[in-house]
Amino acid sequence: MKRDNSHRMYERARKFIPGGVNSPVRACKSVGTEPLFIDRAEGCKIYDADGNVFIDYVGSWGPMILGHRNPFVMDAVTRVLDRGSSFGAPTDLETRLAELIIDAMASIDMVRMVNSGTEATMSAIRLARAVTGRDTIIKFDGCYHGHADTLLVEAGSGVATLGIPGSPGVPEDVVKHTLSLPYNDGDCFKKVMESKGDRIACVIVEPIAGNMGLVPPVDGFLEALRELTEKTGSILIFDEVMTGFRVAYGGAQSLYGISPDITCLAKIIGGGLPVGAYGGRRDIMAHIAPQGPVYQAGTLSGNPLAMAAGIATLDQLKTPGIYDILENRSLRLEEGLNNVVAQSSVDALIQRVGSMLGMFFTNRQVENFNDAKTCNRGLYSDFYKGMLEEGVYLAPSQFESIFVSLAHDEDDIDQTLSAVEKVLDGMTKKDVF
Ligand code: KE4
Repeated sequence: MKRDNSHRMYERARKFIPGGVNSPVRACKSVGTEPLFIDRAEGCKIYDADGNVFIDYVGSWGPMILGHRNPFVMDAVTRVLDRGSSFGAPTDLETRLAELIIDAMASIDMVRMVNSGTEATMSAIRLARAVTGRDTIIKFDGCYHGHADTLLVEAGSGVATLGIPGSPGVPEDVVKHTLSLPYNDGDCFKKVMESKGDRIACVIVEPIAGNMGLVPPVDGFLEALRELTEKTGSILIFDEVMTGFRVAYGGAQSLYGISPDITCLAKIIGGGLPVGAYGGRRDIMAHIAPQGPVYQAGTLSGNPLAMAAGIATLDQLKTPGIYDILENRSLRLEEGLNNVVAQSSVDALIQRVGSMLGMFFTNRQVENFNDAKTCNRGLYSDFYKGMLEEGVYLAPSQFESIFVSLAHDEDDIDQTLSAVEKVLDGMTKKDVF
């Protein structure tokens, strides 16, 4: 595969940008290769600087559920752009996106727009601490909630990929208020809440974990979080940055019937432009400035272009039957992957919720971060590079998810499965363990 232009661009980028990228996981360090520089994208395809074309399952890490350059989204952004790009003053677009989010998620009465998932979770934590007057927070190993100091503890995604469970520069004083517990371990959670529950400001969780690979909640886990936060006066925060409008129009909370106190969103609600949001019960959100005393602000929060992209995206996702199409396409991929794996000599496990899938090179169920860390990352690296050669663009890390979009048609799925079969044939069981 020709990579001259990407290589040249990467060499130049590294002179001016740390690691040559603006987000660590894009550097492809964990799969031992250089990043491809992208020229353009259309539908489910992405085209790099050397003219190579790939079926894209990263989808900008989740936002591109409609596929790239969706005509309605492009048109909506262009129309707003004709009137300006940023005013630093309220626009009706912000209220329209807020209404769409509130209509979609019954747990949300009010919502505040920010510019990233990190800002959303960081602000939600501050709000929970202010409302409860408590400092200690609980997160779960392998869950990633962005790079705010207080959350960079046993995080997943790029932090796990780079093997930096914390990070230099995060003071011990900050993270001493952060407890990280095993994901999907209701008993451990109950023990901690019995002893410390009255000091816990909030519990933040990815209701479906997508940053240690795709790990669904086991029966009773989310229910335990809801019951014990309720009982101890702690705030339950669902980080639906990845799952919001992804696994269902109402997010994971609608799928599992659990109503959190605060929900964090980003990715899909921005339709590919920078947006984050946090929202919840009116009595909680009323604490946020300027209505209340909890300060949070942002120059480009509610940016008109980003709002337009988000509105256009959610308007389409409201179309009846659209999640059935996503489900059918994703099921086709899951079943096809299982068939190909079963016929290969490589041990691999597929896990899926809706259009989010995980492929783990292991022969055991993956229910938590320790399970995920036992996967054979060398094999994943070989698989990633092999799939790239076959024209399929996966996340450059075992600790990420595969995203199916509405632009992936059955031919794309079948082409992907043929590529998987060919690549797995080149990998042998003896390499796995
Ligand atoms: P951002 O600050 O990157 O917009 O969102 C942080 C975040 C928060 N919560 C969840 C559940 C997330 O998945 C993320 C970000 N996801 C990663 C991909 N796993 C972003 C990719 C990257 O870091 O470049």
